[in-house]
Amino acid sequence: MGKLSTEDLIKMHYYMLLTREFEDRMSKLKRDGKIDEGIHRSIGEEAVHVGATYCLRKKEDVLVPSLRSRAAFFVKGLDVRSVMAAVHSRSNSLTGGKESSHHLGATEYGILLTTGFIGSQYPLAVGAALALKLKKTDQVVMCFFGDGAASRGDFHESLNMAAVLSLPVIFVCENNQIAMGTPIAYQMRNPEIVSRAVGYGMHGARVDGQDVMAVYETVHDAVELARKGKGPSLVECLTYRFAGHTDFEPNWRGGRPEDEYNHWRGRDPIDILEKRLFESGQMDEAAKTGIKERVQQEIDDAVAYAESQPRLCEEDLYSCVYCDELSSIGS
Ligand SMILES: Cc1ncc(C[n+]2csc(CCOP(=O)(O)OP(=O)(O)O)c2C)c(N)n1
Repeated sequence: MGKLSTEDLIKMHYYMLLTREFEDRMSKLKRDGKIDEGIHRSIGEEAVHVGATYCLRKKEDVLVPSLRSRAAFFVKGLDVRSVMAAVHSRSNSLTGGKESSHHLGATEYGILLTTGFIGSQYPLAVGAALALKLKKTDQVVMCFFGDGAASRGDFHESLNMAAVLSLPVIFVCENNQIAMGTPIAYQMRNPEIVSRAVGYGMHGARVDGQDVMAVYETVHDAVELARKGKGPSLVECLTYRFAGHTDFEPNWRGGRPEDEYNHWRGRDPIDILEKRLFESGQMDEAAKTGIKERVQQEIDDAVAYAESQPRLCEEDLYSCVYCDELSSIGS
């Protein structure tokens, strides 16, 4: 089990709060007509991305994100300005302004660019893990995906191959119990996604995705297995999205029953960690206020920076679309 210091826990709290406030600001920018990105929020799921990504090495390990991995970008080391410039589709931002913050890639941080096709991340993760294995390093790959994406054909093929080749990859399912507007009961007969691990002969674990410490500890075990050459894992984090699929959805509960929504809304991952930090004396009101102010300042600064950067223009049409040589992820 990984040991978390007070400093680690305060950082995790900061990353979750940063993501929550960053996405709030995105919504406001969208309403004000300042950005084009369709906003897929991760509100309620921040502990999954923060707790899991915190187990990775910032640059060496590889991250294959899902459509809601904004928090993971921050934990992996992307600065707020870069992500905000991507949100504003600025031509000099990470992916040349092409992919907003929905699908970001940054090879220098080991973040692979995925596409809008859900499930497209699994084969990429397996390919990267195979490359790392052939290089005989102890680097690992982490692949995020939702419950809906777990029914894609690529999921089964990729998990099978990862197991057969004993690859260093951790598949982290952010099971928010809904895919767009389809509740999990209408997606699959067996809603325990972790049980798929048995079928492929790999390590599997299910964890409370609202508890960032539990996510960290569970994923840390899986990462250690991968680093030691003991193969892949499937970790299922049970969580809930406190918003619709996108900000365009008129129904703010995303179509979920009110009592179910209220139950999960009462299990906010940020509140859960804050309560624990206050009870253990690791955080007080002054420290909490300090973090909140820092987050707001960083976001204000990032918006001002992004707005000052060049907009996409016709000459940028083909930039970041084709590459001259293959980049060396994980080298
Ligand atoms: C191959 C493919 N089919 C359909 C879509 C449209 N789509 C975008 S997100 C989504 C739901 C994904 O659900 P899940 O994997 O549970 O992730 P969540 O949105 O809940 O985070 C769908 C169907 C898509 N992007 N790609």
